[in-house]
Amino acid sequence: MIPKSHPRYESLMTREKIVEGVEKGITSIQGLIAQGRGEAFDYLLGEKTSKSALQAEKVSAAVLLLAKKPVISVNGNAAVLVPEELIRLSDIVNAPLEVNLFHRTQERVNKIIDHLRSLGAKRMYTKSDGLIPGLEHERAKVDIDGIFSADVVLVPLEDGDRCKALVDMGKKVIAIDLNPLSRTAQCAHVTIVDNITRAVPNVSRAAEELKNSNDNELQRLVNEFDNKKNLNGSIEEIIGHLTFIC
Ligand code: PTJ
Repeated sequence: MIPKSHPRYESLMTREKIVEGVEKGITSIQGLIAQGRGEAFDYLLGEKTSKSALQAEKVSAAVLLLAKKPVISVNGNAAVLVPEELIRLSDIVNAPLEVNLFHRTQERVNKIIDHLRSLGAKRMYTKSDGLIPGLEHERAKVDIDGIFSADVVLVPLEDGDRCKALVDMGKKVIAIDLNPLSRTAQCAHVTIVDNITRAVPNVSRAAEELKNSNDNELQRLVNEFDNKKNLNGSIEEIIGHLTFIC
């Protein structure tokens, strides 16, 4: 039991969720390594949402609201860290969820679907009748009516190869990744360099604020956004934070 008074309570509780996810067969064992990598970058960011991340979160909300067929991809880490928050975002921006795994087993896919449904997820794509071109079989499987035909895909904690394959399919890709240097971060159209635990509620908040804006206003936000510049901003914020604490 971790006491609430522990200075690293939030971070340790997040770690516990991932461990529980592995024990329940929802999160992959590799998810533990991904979590460790994420923690290290979050530490460098001061474990808070940076200005650049907040801007990327706002633009992501605009992209999702403008989309004709948005889909939120859910993997084994996202499913245990922010299931309710993903369901809420899905409802706000009208983007169904689709379980899409890198280390794919049908058993784990089914467990995650059941887990999300038990928490109230209604609109989900659950078939695996499509393949993302250019990837090996198992990790390429998607729903033809879901990710395969989506115009916008939100991918939290995505692998670089798959992110590129989705971009190559002509989709607009929003990534959540604490590592601004990762291939995923570099190849997505909008990269949110923030912890998924903060990023998803922030995108939902922004979507609620922007919901009554007209398409021109939303499009202006998107057009003014430059992902490379925003990533550089995240890196500068990390450097600034390190300079501040050293
Ligand atoms: O459940 P599966 O089979 O789909 O597997 C999911 C993981 C995440 C294990 C898989 O996609 C994977 O191996 O991912 P990578 O290549 O390790 O990349 C994960 C990225 O997410 C890294 O750049 C991490 O820094 C970042 N990351 C980890 N935890 C978080 C995070 N980003 C945001 N929030 C986090 N909590």
